[in-house]
Amino acid sequence: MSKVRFIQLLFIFAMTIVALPISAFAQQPTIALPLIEASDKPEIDGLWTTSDEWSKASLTSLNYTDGTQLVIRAMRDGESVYVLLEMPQDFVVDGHAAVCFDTLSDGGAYMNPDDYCFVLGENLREFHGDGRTTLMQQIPLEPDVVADRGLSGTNSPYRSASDHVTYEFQVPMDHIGADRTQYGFYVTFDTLGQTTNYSYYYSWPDSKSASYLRVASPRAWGIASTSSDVEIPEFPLHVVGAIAALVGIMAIIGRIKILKP
Ligand SMILES: [Ca+2]
Ligand SMILES: [Ca+2]
Repeated sequence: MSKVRFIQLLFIFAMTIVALPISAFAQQPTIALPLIEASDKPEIDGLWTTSDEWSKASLTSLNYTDGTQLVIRAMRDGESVYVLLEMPQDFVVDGHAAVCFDTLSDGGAYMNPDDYCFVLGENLREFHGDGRTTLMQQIPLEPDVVADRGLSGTNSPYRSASDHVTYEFQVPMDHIGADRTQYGFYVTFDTLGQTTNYSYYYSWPDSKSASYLRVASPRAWGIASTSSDVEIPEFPLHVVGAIAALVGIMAIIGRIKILKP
């Protein structure tokens, strides 16, 4: 292999290193938490109380291959984060839904003690991680966390044949870290089939490993961001390093051309 060919291969290799992390980084889904006035806070009664109750929230919608859809609305005031979950194709209140926060936003393979999930089924329960598994570990519920569920009708923008299942959560930011600009964020929703007794599991971000009380690895969670615009993240440092290496290689190629007239 000639020296020039070797340098060409190095160049392609460097380009691959530069390109890969950018695409991987851009794919981390983000939900904005717009700031609302305290007077606009929702009533946590499990349903669309008024038609404009969630109009100031961010809107995220995920379509699953079985034809169902999970709609997530999120916002915050000075005190709490509020989340509405809605499945327009689900007409029976059963199963569970959960909102999870990676309070240190540090990802990882397992659910850690700083990773909190609030699960509403028959009751509202709180879970933290144990650092060794992706199974939620129950702990006493923080008293100021509130959630309810029910059936929403014509106040919802999703008008279906029958009233459909909605969940509302209120999580105090004091509990999950009031000084954060972002949290790792994960949502689960499970429900019994309309015509079968099987449970169906959904999550945001969509995870094939989702099941009741078992989360996807926190490194696969999305982000809930308090920035008003969800901006494109800054270049990670290793990308800057790879670009510097590329410039170096190009300089070497330039020198070889000069040395070989
Ligand atoms: Ca409500
Ligand atoms: Ca964490």
